[in-house]
Amino acid sequence: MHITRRRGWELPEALATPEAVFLSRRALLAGAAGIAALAAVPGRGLAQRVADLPDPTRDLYPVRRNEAFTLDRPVTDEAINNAYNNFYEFGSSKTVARAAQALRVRPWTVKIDGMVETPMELGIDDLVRRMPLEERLYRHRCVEAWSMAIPWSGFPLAKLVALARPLSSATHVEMQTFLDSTVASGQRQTWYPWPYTEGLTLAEATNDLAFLVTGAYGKPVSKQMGAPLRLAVPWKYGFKSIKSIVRFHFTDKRPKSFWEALQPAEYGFWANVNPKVPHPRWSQESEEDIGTKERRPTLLFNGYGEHVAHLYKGLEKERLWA
Ligand SMILES: Nc1nc2c(c(=O)[nH]1)N[C@H]1C(S)=C(S)[C@@H](COP(=O)(O)O)O[C@H]1N2
Ligand SMILES: [Mo]
Repeated sequence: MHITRRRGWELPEALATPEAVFLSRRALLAGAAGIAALAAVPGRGLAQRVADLPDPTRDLYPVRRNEAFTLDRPVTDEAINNAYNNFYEFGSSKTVARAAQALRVRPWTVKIDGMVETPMELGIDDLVRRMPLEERLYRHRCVEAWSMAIPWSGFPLAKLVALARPLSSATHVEMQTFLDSTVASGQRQTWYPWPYTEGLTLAEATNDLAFLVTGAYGKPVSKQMGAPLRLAVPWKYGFKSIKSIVRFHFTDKRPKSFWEALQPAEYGFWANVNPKVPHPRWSQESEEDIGTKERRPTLLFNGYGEHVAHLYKGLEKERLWA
């Protein structure tokens, strides 16, 4: 093997290739010490060393809060939120946080394809640094009748749609989670329709409330919450808010989501929150706040009707709820 000596501020050669454009200059400066330290650890592959680097976007946080989004309940304690997660890739219980640490979130490439002017692939750090980051306090209502409130950081999905420049014939965006059963043991359960897939109409995707999450609690988002890129569509049941996204595919067909493919009688495409429409197996009238443990009444559109109710005018014959 060929050994090169390098000073601390120099990058290992492989990190400077186009494949690794994810290391922006600022992050590179911030991470140089870490790279030097990791380069000194013998017997570990480059991919693992890259994965162990400090998050190259950490310097961006905390971001300015957009005060337009206010809560009617306390923000869920960060530790509680990070210990109670739904992430089937890492198991079907709510205690998947430890298993999710196996996910490598750098390098991470986001593909934009399908009915767009120019298909592209972007490194996550390139994407994040191009986007106007802000913090928003959002409610989250899982279809299983629990809820939380989170200070997300990120940018409107509409900004990514604008970057993608969909063809006028495109009507929907389909999103997909990574596929790697070597790190995600849940993906070895072949009866599930992996990769996790979700979709929105373009009218929904360009509504200001549809948010792409890159951070939470004033720092890069944790792996169990869906690092490095996760959706937040808070007027819909939680399963629509897909985690760890690698692909945005623009199409003229309604995408079939993971849960719909598994259980179409229980989970549909629209999945808007409505306390008056029960799940086939339980009521949706109320929810348990995982932070305070209190039960509270569930709100139509999870309280976001003023932002999104107009999207569903004329669609009343559709199965809009769950
Ligand atoms: N890839 C992927 N995304 C996912 C899920 C999942 O299992 N895999 N679960 C969904 C469901 S049902 C909910 S309620 C939320 C949970 O997000 P949280 O763990 O941050 O609370 O993630 C959603 N996104
Ligand atoms: Mo959920």
